[in-house]
Amino acid sequence: MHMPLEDTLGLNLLAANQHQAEHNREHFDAWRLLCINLMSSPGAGKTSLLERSLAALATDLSMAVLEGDMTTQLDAERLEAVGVPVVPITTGRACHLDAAMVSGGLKLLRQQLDPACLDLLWVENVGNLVCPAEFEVGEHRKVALLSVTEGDDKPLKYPVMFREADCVLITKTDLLPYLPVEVERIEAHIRAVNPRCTVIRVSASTGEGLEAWHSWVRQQLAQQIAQLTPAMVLA
Ligand SMILES: Nc1nc2c(ncn2[C@@H]2O[C@H](COP(=O)(O)OP(=O)(O)OP(=O)(O)O)[C@@H](O)[C@H]2O)c(=O)[nH]1
Ligand SMILES: [Mg+2]
Repeated sequence: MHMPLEDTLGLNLLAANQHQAEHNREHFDAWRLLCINLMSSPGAGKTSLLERSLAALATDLSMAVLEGDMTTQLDAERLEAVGVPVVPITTGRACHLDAAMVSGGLKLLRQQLDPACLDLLWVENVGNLVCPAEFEVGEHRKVALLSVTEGDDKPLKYPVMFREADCVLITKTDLLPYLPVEVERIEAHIRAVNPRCTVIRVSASTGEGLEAWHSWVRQQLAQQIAQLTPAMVLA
């Protein structure tokens, strides 16, 4: 079968990315940490959620953040203020992080600390509802955020990210009383494209749902560590 050149290039690009992502994951496993990739459209609340979650989980977990942004370090500065190590990754024109960029971020992180002392490595992806879902970075879990202000049709219109997600957070639920949107419909549309994911309603403003979200994170960490084999840790 003859494939158009641009399709072949696209496949090669994704295969090279996948290879690097697997390499990143080998490092994560050797360091015995859980890596979570947070993805959403711009402004759905990734950084606001992290501000709350880092502060709450830091009581007993050691964490760092790789912070993807196209041009600024504004989010990295917000998260640094919480007192957690943050490495900004500026992507320039790219609308997503890829595995090579994350590998570069890891090199910088290793200049600050030994990642083997971490329990959790957060990746905040570039705000975009399409591209980040196409590029694995080696993460163990994908979490998609969808704010209630975006409308209930987004899981159906942009299914890839929601289909791939292990957990979908419906964010900004404090705004529901002011919007012509039904949270049940948002949830039904998420379930229509991905029946197996966990769905949690949260508000970074009021704190609603954060306990359930943090329990989910702790559960994933425990599962991830439990399934490591000595060969993976010594790799
Ligand atoms: N009402 C309300 N506003 C929120 C909530 N979470 C975030 N916001 C607001 O939404 C805006 C965007 O939040 P961010 O946390 O910067 O969103 P983000 O997903 O990190 O944005 P990008 O990194 O630019 O994609 C800010 O003005 C926040 O104050 C929430 O739970 N409720
Ligand atoms: Mg952000």
